[in-house]
Amino acid sequence: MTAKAISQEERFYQLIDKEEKIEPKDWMPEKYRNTMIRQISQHAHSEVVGMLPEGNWISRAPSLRRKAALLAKIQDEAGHGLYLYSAAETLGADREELIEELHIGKAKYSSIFNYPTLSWADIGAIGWLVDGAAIMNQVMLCRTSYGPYSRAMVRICKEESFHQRQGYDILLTLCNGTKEQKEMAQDALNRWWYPSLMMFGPKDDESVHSDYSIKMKIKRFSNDELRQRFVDATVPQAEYLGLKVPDKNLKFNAKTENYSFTEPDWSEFYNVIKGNGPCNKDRIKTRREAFENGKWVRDAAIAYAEKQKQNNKNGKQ
Ligand code: BYC
Repeated sequence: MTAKAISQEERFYQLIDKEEKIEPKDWMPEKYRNTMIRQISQHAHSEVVGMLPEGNWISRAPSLRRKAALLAKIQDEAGHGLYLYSAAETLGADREELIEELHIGKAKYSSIFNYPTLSWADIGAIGWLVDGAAIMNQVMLCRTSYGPYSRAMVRICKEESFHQRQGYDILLTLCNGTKEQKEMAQDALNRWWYPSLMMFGPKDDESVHSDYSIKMKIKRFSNDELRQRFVDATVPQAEYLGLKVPDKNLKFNAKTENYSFTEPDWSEFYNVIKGNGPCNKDRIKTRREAFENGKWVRDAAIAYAEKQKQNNKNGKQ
């Protein structure tokens, strides 16, 4: 008996049902392709723009050890951006076009990177809270249905764990230091807490893409579920530091083992993602300048690749 021939479309949904990965050459619905390009490219832009708030402190890190760790972390973020642009290219996206969309303010990147880093404690808060939120979201993405994205996430999550520890370690040192240092840590937590909660995206009932993404196993948990998990994991870490989460309504419910908490100000979130946050314009300007200043490197790399191609054609080494 011959197996019943199935259409490409049926095969796609079978792979999703069986928890098998969709690979670049597999047929996929246009909606799936576009959703993946949107999310992966926004994620890539976030990694690259995300280098800027921390980059601001490389020259002012308080010791050589802190400077080396911060430099390594920021270089990791650049690497994450590069894997992710490559993953988007496997879907047929053009990297130059994606970057152009970022530079003209059309493409989104994570809202969190539009806030300023005002003190050294902010570098601790970014590692602890921002990378902590990123891990919470990205661990589920290691099981996302698109193969290249899920594999990139495995390595990215390992690196983010180091980032989170370096941030927590900065705050631990400050919290065990002078009164002024502890106040600096508290001030950083006060300013980064709600923007970190916004990283998970809008409330579930306002999330445009969640239903489709959960059906296609792109997302495994909803925005609100991940936000709750983040709060539950982070509040005890704040207590260990001796810091106070800036939320009067924070309350542990022993029955559900969850904290109830005050929602972020969603009007602020929508304002920031529309381009009107405290640093949006500055971030894009800096990225554009960096891109223009790096043109000679890209030109040299392309010329070198061309030369290698010619040499290979002519049988030269
Ligand atoms: N900021 O329907 P929704 C890092 C947009 S970087 C800005 O819920 P979805 C790091 C959303 O795009 C890691 N925009 O969307 C780097 C959509 O707009 P469009 C960053 C946001 O996709 C350096 C609209 O709002 N992580 O770790 O189902 C240093 C409606 O939302 C945000 C990722 O990129 C936001 N916070 O869910 C340190 C993770 N939230 O496209 C650390 C990958 C929502 O319709 N992305 N929007 O115009 C995701 O997991 C999902 O895309 C989200 C949103 C959970 C963020």
